[in-house]
Amino acid sequence: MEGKNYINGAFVDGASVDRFESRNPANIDEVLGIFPLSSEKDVNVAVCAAQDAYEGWRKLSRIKRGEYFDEFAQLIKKDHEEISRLVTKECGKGIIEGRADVTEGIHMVQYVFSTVRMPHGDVIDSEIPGKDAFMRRKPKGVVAAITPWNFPFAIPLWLICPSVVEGNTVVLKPSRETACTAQKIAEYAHKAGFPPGVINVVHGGCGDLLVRHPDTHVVLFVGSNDTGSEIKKIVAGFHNKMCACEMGGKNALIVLDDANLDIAVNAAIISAFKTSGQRCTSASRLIVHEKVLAEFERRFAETTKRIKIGDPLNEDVFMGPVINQAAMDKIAQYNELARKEGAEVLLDGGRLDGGLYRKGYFMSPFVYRMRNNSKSRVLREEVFGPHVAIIPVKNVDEAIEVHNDTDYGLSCAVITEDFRKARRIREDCEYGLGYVNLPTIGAEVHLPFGGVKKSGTGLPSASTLIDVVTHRTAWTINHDVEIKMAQGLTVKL
Ligand code: UN1
Repeated sequence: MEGKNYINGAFVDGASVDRFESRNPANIDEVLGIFPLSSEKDVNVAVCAAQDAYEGWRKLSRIKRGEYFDEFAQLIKKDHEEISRLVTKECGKGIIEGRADVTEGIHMVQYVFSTVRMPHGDVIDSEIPGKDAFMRRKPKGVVAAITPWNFPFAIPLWLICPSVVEGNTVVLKPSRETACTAQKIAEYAHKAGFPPGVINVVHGGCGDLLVRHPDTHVVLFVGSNDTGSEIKKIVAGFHNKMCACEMGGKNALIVLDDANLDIAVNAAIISAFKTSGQRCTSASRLIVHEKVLAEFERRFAETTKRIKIGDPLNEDVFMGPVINQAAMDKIAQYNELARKEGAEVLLDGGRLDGGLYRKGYFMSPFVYRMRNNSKSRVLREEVFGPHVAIIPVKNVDEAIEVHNDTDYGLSCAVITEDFRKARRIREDCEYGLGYVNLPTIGAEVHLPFGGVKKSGTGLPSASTLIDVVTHRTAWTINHDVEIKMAQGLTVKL
């Protein structure tokens, strides 16, 4: 693929000759596309295009803006399989997950389209009968969206769609690892006929420039806590900018003593190993009641051993490669650290070598048992790979305590048949996404998506992004000829 930036409705080269490659992590010899490493000049042009398009775009009716999304969804649906294969090739997750990523993106487009004929403000009574009061939403301006590689199709759409349908314009800076998929998004936006400048894409390591640009008003970010924390600091220095960041997790699946173990094992496998553990919602902690520990552990380890790792385009493959060398090194270091911190290793993961594995970043699952320990780094830090701890607990109180003993709080699942215990988890665990008898992954777009503590900024995305990308204004009209004030003020002189 010949990679270009997409600015003001046109596919253009970068201002400098510097370029980067997007490669297939399952076969690192395969270059999928070459893209511009965008410079300050490119970012300025893109933000300027978005700023210029804003006035016209926000003045369209919301229903008219929605029509573009209808077209956008139709076009993507037609090419569902082709895009899924590209997603899989570029980020390495199995083809079933590649398809799921595209489906999730379509769901987001469909969701925003479905909202445009629905109310999106409130009619609120005034203290004074002669006044009408409303909550009305206004767009904020130019949105900078910075997205990760693990959901290269869905996450950009989570951020772009609610922003654009509400009347904002967007500059997307996708991960370098998945630039081809981002280019596809630009191509479909172009075909759907969005006016020039409404959706723009700049490639390369220019996220920082977008965040610091004086004319980006909202920064939306999904990625690591380190980067998100930097973004928060920069944004704090501007009077006209805010940010909403989704920043990972150290999620847990809790298996209680009354759990249906079929559900528990399946939910644990999905939570820990889909996307090779590289979701911000992946579970890297399985908190298991001592009564069922032995059986759960045996069944979980047996099932994990049967996981097929290989070419992600192969329909039978459960786990593809991890994304790159840096990811492989980081996971290997955490596997080593777990040993040092006293883990009892049940399945020894590591790099897979030989045969088809030689050409990609393939790693097998690392599974260990370890008592909770607040000082342990492996039990508290995000690994982002097929690395999972089984942590024994004595009862639901201890399960909750262990669950909350990390700085993160994104996704939490409990496997139980006891509605009272499930309610305890719901009330006392710290999370943004909670599940009963389900895995920790697989959130749906029409629910809020965001975590607490180090996982988020308290401004969830997906459907609730509307509250981030619009300003809720109060609008009050007096129908009387006298001014009557709610708090009793008058002009009696
Ligand atoms: C992510 O890993 O950043 O809930 C997003 C899920 C997906 C989204 C994951 N719908 O697992």
